Amino acid sequence: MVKLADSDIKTRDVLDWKGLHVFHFPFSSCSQKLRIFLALKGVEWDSHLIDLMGNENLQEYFLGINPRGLLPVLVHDGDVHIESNDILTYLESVYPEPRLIPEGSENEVAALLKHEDELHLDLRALSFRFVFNPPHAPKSAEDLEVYANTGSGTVNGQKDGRVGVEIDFWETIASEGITDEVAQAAAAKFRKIFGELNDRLDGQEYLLGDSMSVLDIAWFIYANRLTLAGYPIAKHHPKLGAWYARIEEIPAIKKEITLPPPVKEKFDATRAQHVAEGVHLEAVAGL
Ligand SMILES: N[C@@H](CCC(=O)N[C@@H](CS)C(=O)NCC(=O)O)C(=O)O
Repeated sequence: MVKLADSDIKTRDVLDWKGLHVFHFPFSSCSQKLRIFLALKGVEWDSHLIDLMGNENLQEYFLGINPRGLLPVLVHDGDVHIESNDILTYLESVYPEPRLIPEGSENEVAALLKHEDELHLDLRALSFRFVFNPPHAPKSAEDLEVYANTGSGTVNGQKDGRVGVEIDFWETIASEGITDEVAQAAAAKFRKIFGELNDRLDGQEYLLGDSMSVLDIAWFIYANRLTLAGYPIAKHHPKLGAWYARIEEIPAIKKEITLPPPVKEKFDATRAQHVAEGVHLEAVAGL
């Protein structure tokens, strides 16, 4: 679990906060996963919005809380927790009911959540190319300079390499965009894992059996983002498609994934333009 050490945290006022505070952003997939988890647990929390589109996560205040500059962050009674899957695992121990990590499957859950986390930059690449489609590079050289040099640069007191990985990602987007090759490689990874998840659903409603778990939440959020990107889930993975259709009707989840009309219109227009030009995900990745 990643609970930050005192020396990692430069924005000191959060250390005095009481209760449960979440730093998050509406269209951040990791934030969506955490918000759904909290809603299903019935837990109240204080909201702190960080505008990812405005790069507020790369400003001193937020980098002083999470040296990785990533959302979400949980502050619980002055302890700062980062890494969404570690946050969920921590919260499961604090709020055990309803159970979302079934007893006995902790290791399996940890392995599948790790796999989900490892695909995060692939999800981000497909999101930026096929969903958000920003007109210019999301982070400027100046933003990245601040990113590299602000915050403690440590996690648990150790020099941390994550910011370097993130900066490489944003510099690559700025210099070459998200190429067909990158999109194809990312889509192939999702096709493989979705195939595996589809097989898991043989004879059971949810990924770990007959009740919903944190794995369903995590992979549902990826499936939702990829659906927005134009990945035809039901076409390739029918059981996963049916699972998706069932889960999206759960009220706490529906509320989370329902897009505000102007955002939906923008995403739909991008998709329609990509289809018209033959550069949509299905065509680019041969799905
Ligand atoms: N492994 C991290 C990944 C977190 C992450 O990449 N979060 C995204 C939002 S989903 C973010 O903060 N991106 C920063 C940006 O877009 O500048 C976790 O699970 O918390």
